[in-house]
Amino acid sequence: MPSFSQKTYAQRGEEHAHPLVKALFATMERKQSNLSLAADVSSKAELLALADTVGPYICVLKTHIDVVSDFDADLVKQLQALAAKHDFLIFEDRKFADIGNTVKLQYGGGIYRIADWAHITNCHVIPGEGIIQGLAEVGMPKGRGLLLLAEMSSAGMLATGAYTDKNVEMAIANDFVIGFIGSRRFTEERDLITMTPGVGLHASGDALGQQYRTPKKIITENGSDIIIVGRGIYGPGKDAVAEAKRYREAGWTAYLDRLGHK
Ligand code: 6AU
Repeated sequence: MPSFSQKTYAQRGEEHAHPLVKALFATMERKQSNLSLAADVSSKAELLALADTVGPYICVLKTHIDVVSDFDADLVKQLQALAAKHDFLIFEDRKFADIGNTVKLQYGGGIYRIADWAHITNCHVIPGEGIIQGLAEVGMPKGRGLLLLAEMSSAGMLATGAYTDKNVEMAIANDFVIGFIGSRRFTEERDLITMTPGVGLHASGDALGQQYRTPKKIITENGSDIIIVGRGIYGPGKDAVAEAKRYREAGWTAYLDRLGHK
């Protein structure tokens, strides 16, 4: 049996049981993109402008909806329209971390009603498996998917060793989990995707502990599936479209190299 990292995204999509993952792999193949944009901007206008201009080059738009100072229901409507127009999925990077009952309320309700529009969200498993069960009660009926934060990209992060292994165990055991945030492929037991933040072609880090590695390291060598890039695309003085094209190309080339299509 070849490792999942040796298979094409198309093949993995065909073989996958989860409709959301099937859709994700199909989008990646159609757009030849394993790039996710981390759109960490603080206004509705900036977020919509980024999603519209960079949308054609990405498979997933990652949001931190709670940093948008003028959030309203219309923002969500427009993001959904852009997701349909440009063929990408939406990932709200909420990093839930409370007991099952509380995260159910946070995921399904409040101002943001995340489960209504985000195809993907993520959580820490520090509270134990109940957090996955709570989120699943809300997200499963809506066809959503969950990523576990098996590792983080920042200096001195504590998600290592036995904690990371527990994430992998819980992911394998829970159908609502579609993969991980982390730096590598974690298991061959089932096809769980890895999305990797802390990716940069130029910078090595920021002043607050972020650490960057290249698409080649993450995709070709480590067997991760999707690169998440934020400031490398829209940072000060950058042409976001030109950078998005560059990262899309770098991510896709790294994937083809992994498959041996040199
Ligand atoms: O490329 P950057 O450094 O501008 O942005 C990286 C993005 C940010 C972080 O909140 C997020 O990736 N992130 C995450 C995620 C995606 O969960 C985990 C992590 O360990 N490191 C990290 O940077 O939006």
